[in-house]
Amino acid sequence: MEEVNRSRSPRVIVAIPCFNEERFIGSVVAKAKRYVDRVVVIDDGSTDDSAEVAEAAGATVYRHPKNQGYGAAISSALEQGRTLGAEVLVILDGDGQHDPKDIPRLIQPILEGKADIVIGSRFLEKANRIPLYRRIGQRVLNTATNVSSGQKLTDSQSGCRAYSAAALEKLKLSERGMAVSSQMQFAIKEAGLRVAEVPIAVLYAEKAKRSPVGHGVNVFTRVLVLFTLRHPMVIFGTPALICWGIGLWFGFRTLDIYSDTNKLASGHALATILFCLAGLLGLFAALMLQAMRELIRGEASDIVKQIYKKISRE
Ligand SMILES: Nc1nc2c(ncn2[C@@H]2O[C@H](COP(=O)(O)OP(=O)(O)OP(=O)(O)O)[C@@H](O)[C@H]2O)c(=O)[nH]1
Ligand SMILES: [Mg+2]
Repeated sequence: MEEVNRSRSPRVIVAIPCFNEERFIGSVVAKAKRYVDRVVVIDDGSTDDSAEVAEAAGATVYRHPKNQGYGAAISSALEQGRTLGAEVLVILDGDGQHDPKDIPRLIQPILEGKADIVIGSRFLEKANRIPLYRRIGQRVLNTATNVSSGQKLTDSQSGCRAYSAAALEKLKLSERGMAVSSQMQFAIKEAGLRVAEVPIAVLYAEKAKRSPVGHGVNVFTRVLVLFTLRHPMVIFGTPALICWGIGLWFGFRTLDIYSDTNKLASGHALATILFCLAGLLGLFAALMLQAMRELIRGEASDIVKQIYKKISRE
């Protein structure tokens, strides 16, 4: 792909999260520099020479004093994009798995005003050779993230993305680990950002750095938590209703048996109490989470303000 003519283009910055990538970061920075105005490396507390190598290759290095996780590095990258006045910010991995040649294709929909965020999808590029176990794991995480966020993407975990200035303003993320990409999908939906996906190349030459199962389970659990926090009534309210239904059934059976035999069926009575208690707990959890959610979103404080206004008028 040809290099972008930078003379009349908006300010494009690349930010690269980096944790102990001294073997690759230099060449990633050098290649990325050809396509953008500035390359920033977010050194996430590396204990090797990543920061020095990145600097020597021409990057500005922003350092975390200690390792904080991929998500924290992404938040710092977005922050750097805002601080440096990026009109387009590209984020790609520092381990050489992404190809900086894809940058022009990645930023195109933003430059044309067609998208606020562009996801580089590994699964739209047929030539990519992705190990089977990774494809299966990614498929599970895609489905979980797509269904729970309501935003459909072909590659929910892609680390190669481009952001417009508007997207940078709206995206504030709290996940510190690998689940940050899934959290972003929730945030995209909630902020109503326009998304485009473009095919990107990906290279799987090295062994996976961490256990794919552990990684998958961790992201999956965080997706469940993100969904629960947004829909507490579905997650806790539905089982609570089912528990009450079962509790009621046992209750009626207990009464039935008592009226027929004049004896208390203690097993049925105990089941009635247990299921009704579980239902009550579920409802309590749902209401608590819903209240917290409204407080966080400021809805409750708006209600308090309205009541206060009304009282002061009277
Ligand atoms: N694993 C990890 N990567 C980090 C961290 N902070 C920043 N990174 C960088 O984030 C990018 C993505 O991390 P990777 O470990 O390569 O994630 P991945 O590509 O999903 O996993 P692999 O297929 O094993 O490479 C790399 O450029 C890392 O250097 C961190 O705390 N842990
Ligand atoms: Mg990688």
